[in-house]
Amino acid sequence: MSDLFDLPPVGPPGFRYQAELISPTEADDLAARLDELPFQPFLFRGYEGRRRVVSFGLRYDFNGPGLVAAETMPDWLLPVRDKAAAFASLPGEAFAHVLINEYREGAPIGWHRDRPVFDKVVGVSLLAPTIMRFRRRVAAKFERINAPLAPRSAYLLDGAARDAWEHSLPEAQARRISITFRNLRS
Ligand SMILES: O=C(O)CCC(=O)C(=O)O
Repeated sequence: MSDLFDLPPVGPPGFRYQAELISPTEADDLAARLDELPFQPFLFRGYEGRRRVVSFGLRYDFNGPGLVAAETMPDWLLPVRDKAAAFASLPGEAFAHVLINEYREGAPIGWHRDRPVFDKVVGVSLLAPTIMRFRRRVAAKFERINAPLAPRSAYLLDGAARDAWEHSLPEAQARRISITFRNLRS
């Protein structure tokens, strides 16, 4: 008999989920590479967040100019970028920006929508599982949806899930890393 919890997570319209986008070996290789990166605290208008981040291609500076150039994406990120892009039905090069988030135990990400300069978002999850929480205001209340994210899975935020709903993650129970790719709105 099928178990309700074996079903793929359901999110708002425009959210899509792919279990096991990358293999256990790919995940281990990526995790080893990511450990070498110079993660820096996430800075937002003078505040320091608990997650740490690294960007390639382009970087969004919340404390000044917005979108700025960043270091070229390293070659070892290209296979996962291409898989993420195929999942979003985009060519790999469309993902001009990658933001890698590291959440150590206790680090959350607050309610937000992605900056309007970006279009679709694909996030690839590594290490600990988490729950992506969605909310949107309906009259005086919030409508809410929770979508569990397993390690090695990918999610797509597009359409209403990206533009009309906010998302957040609870404080991490254990270290988690997300590799989030974005294309630019044309
Ligand atoms: O870690 C995640 O999967 C969510 C990342 C996110 O919401 C963001 O980078 O804006």
